[in-house]
Amino acid sequence: MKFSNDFIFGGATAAYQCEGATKEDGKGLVCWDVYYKETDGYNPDPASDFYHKYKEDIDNCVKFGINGIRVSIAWTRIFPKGYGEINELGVKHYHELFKYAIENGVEPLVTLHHFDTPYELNKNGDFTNREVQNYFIEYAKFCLNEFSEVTHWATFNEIWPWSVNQYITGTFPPGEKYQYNKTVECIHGMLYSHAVIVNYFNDNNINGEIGVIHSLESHYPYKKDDPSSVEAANRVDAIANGLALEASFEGKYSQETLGRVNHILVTNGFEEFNPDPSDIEEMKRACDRIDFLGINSYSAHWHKDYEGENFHHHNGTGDRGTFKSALKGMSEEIKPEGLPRTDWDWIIYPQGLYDMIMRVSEYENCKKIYITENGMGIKEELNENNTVEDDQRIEYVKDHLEVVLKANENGANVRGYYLWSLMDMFSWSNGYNKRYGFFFVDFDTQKRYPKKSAYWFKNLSETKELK
Ligand code: BGP
Repeated sequence: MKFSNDFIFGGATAAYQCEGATKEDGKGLVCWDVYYKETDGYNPDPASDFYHKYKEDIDNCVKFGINGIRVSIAWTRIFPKGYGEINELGVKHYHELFKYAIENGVEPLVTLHHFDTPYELNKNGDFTNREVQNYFIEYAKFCLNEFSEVTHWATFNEIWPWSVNQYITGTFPPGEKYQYNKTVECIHGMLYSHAVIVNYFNDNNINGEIGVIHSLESHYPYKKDDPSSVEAANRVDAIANGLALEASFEGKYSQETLGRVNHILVTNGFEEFNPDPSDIEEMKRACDRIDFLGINSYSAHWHKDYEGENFHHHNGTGDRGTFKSALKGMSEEIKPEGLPRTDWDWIIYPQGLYDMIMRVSEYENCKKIYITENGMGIKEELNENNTVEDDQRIEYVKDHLEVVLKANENGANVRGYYLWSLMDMFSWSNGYNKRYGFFFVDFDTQKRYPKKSAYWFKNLSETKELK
């Protein structure tokens, strides 16, 4: 089985996780800047110092056959407050970054929002607030016009995780727990903003392609023949995947999905979700105008019914077996015995990615798919040869690419794969010891060292053959 000649072999990054330089060149405050301070969290400086070292990272892409790079624009480098005055130094920086990538044949796929809402706007309700949505839309319009050298745009990265972690698990700023109503409002506010931007892009004939990157992981019943487990899995799927897929590809929410989401809301004492019909109109107009879907997928999940009190413990330390999540009206997540998992309790299950690719391919408006994030977080150290023998990662990536090939054979249209992450960077709620990169970053010296997986990927990108 071989990949086509135009398949993208990419690496993914996100501005806040790799750039560092959080106070440089006029950058405004991001919600995480304050959240990490207040919670004694991780220092986002210098991260992987990508703000200064992007040329070296792009040179590494060239050396290792990586022909695509996912980057995001930091909203507060362009509009330090999120709106109003433009910061020319930020604009200049991204022009330089895109130019260098394009000149070197490393095609940038640029995300407009990757978890880094400006501080004030996050405090004021993030995407639950129409004013914040409108500021984001203005920022997006500015970028689409200004950075005309970019031809691959994604509106958002992971609408569900961004919303659920702000308002249900409390692991992202503002760190609130079990606010199911805000979660659903945030999801909808982002899906609506996405639609407005896609319509603007098309109405103004902006050059290139535009899509959205969703976290899409498969949810299964803990016991296949237990109807309450089946329904629990379906409920989680409805809020995590159903809302996003239906809005993006059908411009509506189905009654079935709304029914399940409303069950979750009402069980937790909130009112039912009633989207504004004019928002739905906007989404309708956008649903056949997106050019690609980005799938981020790492794991799969098993569920059983749960109506008890809400409880969520995040395993952010890599101590295997400490994850626990039981969400009222939604599900209790069960980690089945016998399946491999990472130290952070993420089950490794490539079939989940296969099932998801085949499922989204059923949508008439799903024209093209990129796997925009997939990868394995590992605690790693450099060995005496100044490299990392990351055979586990190679195996993980190989198993996932195998199902990509199989899906394409069975009619799907996956055109690229971006490893999370290009080089090591810090993880939002797990810190610096959860490494994902092809390149080991010594965070003290900022030196990069190719891991064994980088050499393996180079061979793959050259031969197109999965071995
Ligand atoms: C996705 C995010 C990435 C990245 C990745 C790995 O949800 O889009 O930014 O962080 O997950 O997750 P983690 O850092 O929690 O291990």
